[in-house]
Amino acid sequence: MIQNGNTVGFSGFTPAGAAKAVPLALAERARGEHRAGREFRIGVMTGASTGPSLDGALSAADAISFRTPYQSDPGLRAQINEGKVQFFDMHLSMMPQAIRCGHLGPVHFAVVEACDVTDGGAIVLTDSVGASPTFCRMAERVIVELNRRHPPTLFGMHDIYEPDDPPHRREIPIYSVADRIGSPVISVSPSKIAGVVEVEMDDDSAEFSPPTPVTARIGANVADFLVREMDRGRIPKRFLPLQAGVGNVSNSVMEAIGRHDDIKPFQMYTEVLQDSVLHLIMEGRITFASACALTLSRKMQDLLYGNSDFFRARIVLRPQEITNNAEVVRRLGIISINTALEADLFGNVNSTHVMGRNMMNGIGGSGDFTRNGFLSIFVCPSTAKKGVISSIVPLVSHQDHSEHSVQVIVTEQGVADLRGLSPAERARRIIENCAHPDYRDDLREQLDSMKGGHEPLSLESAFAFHQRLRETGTMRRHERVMADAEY
Ligand code: 0RQ
Repeated sequence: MIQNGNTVGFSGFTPAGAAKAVPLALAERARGEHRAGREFRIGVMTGASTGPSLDGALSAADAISFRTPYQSDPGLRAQINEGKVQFFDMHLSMMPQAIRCGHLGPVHFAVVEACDVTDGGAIVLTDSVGASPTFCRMAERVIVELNRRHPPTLFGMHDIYEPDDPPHRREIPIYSVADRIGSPVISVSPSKIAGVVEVEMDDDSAEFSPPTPVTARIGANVADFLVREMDRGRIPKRFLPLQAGVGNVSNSVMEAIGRHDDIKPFQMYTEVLQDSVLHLIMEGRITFASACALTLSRKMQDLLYGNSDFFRARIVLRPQEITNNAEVVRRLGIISINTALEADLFGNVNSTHVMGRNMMNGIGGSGDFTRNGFLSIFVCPSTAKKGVISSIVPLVSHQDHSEHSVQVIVTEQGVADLRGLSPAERARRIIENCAHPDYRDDLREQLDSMKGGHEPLSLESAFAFHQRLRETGTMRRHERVMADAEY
C-alpha cells in the first residue's frame, strides 16, 4: 500500500513503542524495487529516535528521503551527514502542531504499534505515545502493528490529549504532574484502518552503560547543587518536578538525585523514563512520573509488565506535545537537566552538531524544557574522546541553547551557576568551576586577550580549539595526536 514518495508517521520514541514489522517489510520492498531499477524512498516521521528495525533497516535499504524530528541510529546519522537524507531537526513539542497545520506536508500513512485495538477503532498504544495521536488523526490511512509482546493491561497508562490549534486553543488543564486530561485510547474511524499486522516482537532494547567515576561525579555535583538551592530556599522544600534527558550521563544524574539523603521523594515531568527511574519508583523515592516513553532494558520492561497495576498508579504516558509543552513546563516549575556536547565561555550550548557540522541525534526535547524550565541545567563531562576534546570551548561551533536560557552548567569538575552574571563573569566561573584543568590556562589566556565590549568575544580565536583539533587531533596546545583525521 505504501508507495514511493509517501510520507509515513511511525510510532516510536527512543526507541520505545516503535513500529517494527512494517518498516522491516518496507526495507525489503525498497531493496526489491532498487534491484529492479525503480526508485523507492519515503519520508519518515516519528516521535523521536527509533532502533535498528526502523531507522536502521530503512536507512540500510536507502529507503529514507526525509526524516524528522530526532534520530540516533548510526547508519542513518551517516546518511544525514553525507547529505543523502534530508533531516529536519525540530523541537519535539512543536511537531504535532506543525503536522496538523500542514507545515510538513501530507501524512499518507500512520503506522502505530498497539497492545490492543477494538472493532470500533480504539487503539491502545504500547510503551510510548510520541506523536502517534496526531499521525493517526492526520494520516489518510492507519496501519496498526498489534504486538503481543506488550500486554493489553497497559490500558489506562496513556493519557491522549490534543489541544485545539490557534486561534481556538485554551489552556492545557494540567495543574499537577499526575493530572489526567484525555482518553486512554486513540480513537480513529474504523474505515481508516487499512490493516492490522499481528506480531510478537521485542522493542529494540535500550541498554545503558553503568555509571563511570566521571558520570557519577557529575550526578553527585547536580544533586549537591539542588540540595544547596533548597537549603537557601530557592527551590521549595517539597522540591519541584524533574525532567532529565536521555543517555548515559542522564541515567547517572537520576541515580545520584534519587539516592541523595537530603532530597525528599519527588515527582518527574519528563520525556523519557529510563531504568534508573523505575528503580526509584519501586523504592518510593519517585512518587509519580509523567512521561512520553518508557525506554527500558528488557529486564526492567518485564518487571513493569509483571506489575502493571502498581505502575499504572504511578506513571502516565502522554503525547510529546503535552510532556514538553511550554505552558505546562512553566506552570509546574520544572527543573530541567539535559546533556551538552560542548558549552562555551558565555553559556551557549551545543547539543547536536560535532564540530559544528555533523549531526549527532538532534535537539529533541532539550529546547522545550531548557527555555521554559524553572531551573535549566546542562551537564557533560569536561572532556570527550579520552581528553583530546575540551567540552568547554571559547565559542560553541553550533548553538542549540543560548546563554539567555542556560542557567547552570555542571561537569565532573564542579558547578557554574550563571544566573545574574555578566558575560565576563560567566566566562570566569565556567573556566574555574567546569573546565578540565588541562585546558584552564589556555581558556584563561583566551579570555584575558579579549578586551572591551559587553561580551568578551575574540573573532580571531573563537574557534581556535576546534581548528587545533582538526589540525592536530587534539584541542590541547603543543600536542599532536594525529593530523587531519576524524574531524
Ligand atoms: O561518543 O561513545 O563514540 O565516545 O558523544 O556522549 O558522553 O556518552 O553522552 O549518551 O548522554 O549523549 C548530547 C549526544 C550526549 C545526547 C548527547 C561524544 C562522546 C560519545 C555521547 P562515543 P556521552 P550521552 C530529551 C533531551 C540532545 C537531545 C536531548 C543528546 C557521544 O544527550 O543527543 O538533550 N542530546 N534530549 O564521546 C565530539 C564533543 C563531544 C563528543 C561528547 N564535544 N565532540 N564528540 N561526544 N562530547 C530526550 C529527547 O529529546 C528524546
